[in-house]
Parts: sequence; structure tokens; C-alpha cells
Amino acid sequence: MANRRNFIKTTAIASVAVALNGFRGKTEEEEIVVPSGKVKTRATGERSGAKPIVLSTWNFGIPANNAAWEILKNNGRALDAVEAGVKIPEGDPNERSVGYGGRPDRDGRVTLDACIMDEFSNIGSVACLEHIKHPIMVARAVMEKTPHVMLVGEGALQFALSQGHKKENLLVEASEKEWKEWLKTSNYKPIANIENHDTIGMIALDVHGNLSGACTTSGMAYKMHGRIGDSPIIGAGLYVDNEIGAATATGHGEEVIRIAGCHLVVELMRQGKSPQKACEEAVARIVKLTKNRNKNLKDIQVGFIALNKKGEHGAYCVQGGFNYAKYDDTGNKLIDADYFLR
Ligand code: SD4
Repeated sequence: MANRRNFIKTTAIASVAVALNGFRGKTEEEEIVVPSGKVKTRATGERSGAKPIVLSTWNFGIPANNAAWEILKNNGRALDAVEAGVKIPEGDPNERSVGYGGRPDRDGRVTLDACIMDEFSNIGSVACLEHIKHPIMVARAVMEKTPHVMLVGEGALQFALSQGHKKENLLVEASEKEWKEWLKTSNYKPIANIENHDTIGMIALDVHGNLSGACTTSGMAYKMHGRIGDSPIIGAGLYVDNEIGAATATGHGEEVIRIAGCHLVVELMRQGKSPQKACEEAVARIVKLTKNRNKNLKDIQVGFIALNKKGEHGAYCVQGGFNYAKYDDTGNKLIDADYFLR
């Protein structure tokens, strides 16, 4: 413990923001945390003057985007915006698929998955984390304060507690009631778009022209204990390449992992595809593999959202019913994503 504390002390390095006057053309020094232990500060120089934009999955993306926009509009960092954004549904007991209030696994345990990625390709993730309301904060702490990129289960919980998080009961009454009802049949058959497909994935571009993303979920309702989906897996549920773009996913995590979904979307953008085309091709890959494996596409839902360095965005999913929220200088809007299965 003493060693860990020392380690954390020597590796968490932050410089202080110096000047934030006006929107364009001012120099500033940004706060940067370097997990490698090397000191790193960055003077960003002239601001890029990029137009901020934030995208997030499903309709709870609207309040989440509002929180993120508060940071983006004040010239804040995309990383801070996505963390603040996804904390909104995480902390809301009425959102039954993320954080506090999330549906439990088949043993009645709420186990949470989350990950975060910044403009320097720093990454942090937690999986199968219990009792902690804001897994995204723990994922960020893994990124900034440990030599690792992913902690799971008991180890993730111990780390969260060492960071000052409180151990809480996350199983709300309504979720417990539903779970007890489910136990009567114990039939695990996730239905597309119903109950268990509401991960929040959020990707943002800030005024400095930098991209970051975050993804957090309670995963598929009534999953086996220990099951981990795509959401905490960098490259599957989330990927950011600050030179190219960012993508995040929602839906059946097994299908997203199978194609390394969000990494694929970003690589397709690197090849010159628009964010929209990139999402469509990733969905086409899922469609093809589902057919090859003789599975029924009707049982599957996966949705991708993507953003490129220019602030252009796209979204696509396997079947209708997936929506996402977009906040840019035209306001915060909920948009139905186009889909494959007609
Ligand atoms: C998972 N992808 O655990 C998550 C579930 C999800 O919207 O996205 N729900 O597989």
C-alpha cells in the first residue's frame, strides 16, 4: 500500500492551467497527467479554433451532453467534458443500464464496466467493478495514476476505495424487483433495443482541436457474473486517435468485440471514409459475420457513432431504434440513427 501510494504520487503529474482569456489566439499551458512517470507539460500555443462538438449514445445523451457542453463552451478539454458528461447517467438511479441503478447480473450483483481515452492515447479502464457509483472516474484514475490500463473486479474496487470513492449499494428497488421476476424463468435472451442496450458512449472534439471519449455501462442485464462486454475494452467499445477521429459503440458487446468495432471505425476513417461510411462498414462487417456464423441478425443490435478531426459525424446501427444526441453550435438534438435491417 505504501509503495502504491508512493507510486501514485510520483506518477500523477499535473501542471496548472495558466491563462484562459478569450476564445482564440491566446497561448495557454494545459494540465496533463502522464502515467509513465515522466513529467510532461504542454503549451498548446495558438488555439486551433475548432468548433466543439459532442456526441453520445441514446436519449440520456441529452442531459449528458449538456454537462459536457458546459466544459467545451468554456474552452475546456474534451477529456474533462466526456467524463463530466457520462457521470450524469452514471449517477442517476432512474437510468437502469449505467452506474447507480443499473440492472444486475443473474446473481443480483451490479457490475460496472467503463473506459476512457484522451488525445495523447492515454487509456484507462475498469471492468466488473461493484459498489462504486462513478466507474468512469475510476477508469480515469487508472489512466492517470497507475502504470496499468485496466483493472477488474476486486482489484478495481480496492483501487477505487484507495482513491476516496465510497462503497455503496447500487441495486435500486426497481432493479431488484425486476431481477426477482426474471429469476422465475432465468432465461437469458437479450432482446434488441429492449432493457439492456443502453450504454452511454460519448466522444467530443474541443476548441483546441483535440478528441477524447468515454464509455460506461452496467452491461447486459442478467449476464453471467464476471461477464465483460465491449464497453471497457479500448478498441471495442471506444477508440480515439487524435489525428483521425473517435468512435464509440452500444448494443451487444460480444458482437462489437468480435470485430474490434471502434478501432475498425477509426481505421476506416484513416483510410479516408467519412464517419458515416465508417460506421456503415463496421455494421456491414457484423452483418457478414453474423450470417457466416448462422446466427439471426434480428437478435442483434449494435450501434456506432463516430466523429472525425474536422468535426464531421456519423452513426449507424444494425436495426432501427438506436438514437444519439449531438450538441454543437446549433444546439443539443436527439437524432435517430440510420440502420441496416429493413
Ligand atoms: C455490453 N455494450 O455490455 C454493452 C451493453 C450496451 O447499450 O451497450 N448497452 O455489451
